[in-house]
Amino acid sequence: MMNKNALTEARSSYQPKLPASLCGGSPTLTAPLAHDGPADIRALFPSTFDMAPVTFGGEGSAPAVSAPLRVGVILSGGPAPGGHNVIAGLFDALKQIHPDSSVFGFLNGPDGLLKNKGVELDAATIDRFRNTGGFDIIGSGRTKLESVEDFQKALETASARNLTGLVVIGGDDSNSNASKLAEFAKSNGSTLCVVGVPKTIDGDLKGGGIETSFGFDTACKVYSSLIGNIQRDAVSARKYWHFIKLMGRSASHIALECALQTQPNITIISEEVASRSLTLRQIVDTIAETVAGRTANGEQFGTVLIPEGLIEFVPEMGSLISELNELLASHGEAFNALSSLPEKRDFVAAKLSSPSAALYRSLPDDIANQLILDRDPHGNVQVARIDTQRLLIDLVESRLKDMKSSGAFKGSFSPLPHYFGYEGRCAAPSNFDADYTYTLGFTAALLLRDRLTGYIATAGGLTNPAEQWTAGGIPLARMMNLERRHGKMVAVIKKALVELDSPTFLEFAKHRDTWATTTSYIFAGPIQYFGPSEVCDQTTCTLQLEKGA
Ligand code: FBP
Repeated sequence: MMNKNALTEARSSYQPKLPASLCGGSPTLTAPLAHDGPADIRALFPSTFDMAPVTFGGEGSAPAVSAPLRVGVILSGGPAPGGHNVIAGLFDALKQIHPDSSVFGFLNGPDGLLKNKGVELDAATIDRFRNTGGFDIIGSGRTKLESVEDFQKALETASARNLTGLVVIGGDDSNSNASKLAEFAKSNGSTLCVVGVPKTIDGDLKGGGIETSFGFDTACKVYSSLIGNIQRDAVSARKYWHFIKLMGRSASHIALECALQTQPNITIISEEVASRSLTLRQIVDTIAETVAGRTANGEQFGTVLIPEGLIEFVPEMGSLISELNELLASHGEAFNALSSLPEKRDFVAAKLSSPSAALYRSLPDDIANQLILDRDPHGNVQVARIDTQRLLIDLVESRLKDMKSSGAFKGSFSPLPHYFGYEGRCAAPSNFDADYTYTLGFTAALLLRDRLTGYIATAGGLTNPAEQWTAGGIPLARMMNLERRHGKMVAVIKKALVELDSPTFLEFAKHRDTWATTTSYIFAGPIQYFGPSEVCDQTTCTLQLEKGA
């Protein structure tokens, strides 16, 4: 039996649109080099800092390339829709540059590069994966390339494979490390060129010339479609409150975009919680009051969107988590020797500061357990695993009970928890993401052709039709800032959080009170791949508001 249905089959022949500046003509470099910027970062990147953004599509002719390019590619971190099209765009451009060029895919992320495990990607393989979701063409992984030994191993593999270039498709951390590898290679006399591509559904790799990371568009459309279906159910059954946690490890871009696409009753934005120093109690009170108000209006149903990273942004919870991280690290042995969960909970509560202990003891047992049991390989609490949607349900339920006894709430409350995350990460890319990723892959090939190492591929003007986009690259070192990580100052790309003065947040803030009291749901419907452009090629509300489109 064939493992493609009619849609997948039809979709695989979709030809992603490329900016006119990359088609046919003779792409050239247009931007000059620059010599400015912060001295501390510049000192860390002496070989790759003094470079300026480049744009392809000038008047001149493309440089002649006499030898084939041999390019390695890595998919790094969580999957995001469109990764396969980055590789397809890279492959097609490299073949145009020189028909004997080749693409070598390292298996399972950076680990494949370190262990020299990979496969040559031929045309038939690439064709099978065009316009599909997922990263399964070569797999992905979260191994970090960050130490000098890692960089040395990476260069050994590149030299053993005779690579001229390496493309790292990843988020902020992977691109920070791609920048360091580029610097290491150049300053150690290696000719390997390293180019990054901005990936992550979280939407937090943007700014300074990157308009959005790929995958954000599709993931938000998938989640909005599901939220719309739930809202249709809510308005039909009229008896459930849906608490929906949405992926996005840290920033709330996904929750904010989905709010604009679906107009739910309540959306929590973590960055606002942190900025206003809201307590868990205040968040819970707001939800409970909205529930009571809607119930009084005869609407005993609703939707609440909760960003996955919320917990860490609630100041008191943030303090509790860091105290727990320290405590479990320093008393690990004694903690592990305890056999029952109540004993473990009592053990940590006795060692926490009194505000953190009070907060910890007030949490439902299953959440208190998650906080001490689910830890990552570094021993830190796995915040993404915490069932925030259940925590809020428990706390709102108990608040409504109190309100009921004082007569402030009359009615019943039937909550249902949901978590949308993995449902959206590997969806087939929207038209936008299919075009954007193909363009990014194509552009990465041109950066490598022009031996521009330490750049991240970019496309601009993204609210315009794809044919009008610009394409080029930004020096990765120029995106760095210094942050304290594990007690040391390190150069990393800053995560772009939701800004409370951004047009996107302001648009949401303008409407949220109305959405809370009325039922103004938008039922987003499924992603449209075929049909009129005004339906199928819409970009996110975030991009449109940010670009004033
Ligand atoms: P990236 O930052 O690597 O793109 O991953 C994003 C993400 O999907 C987050 O939204 C989520 O918190 C995390 O990955 C889940 O991690 P894992 O893939 O390890 O389950």
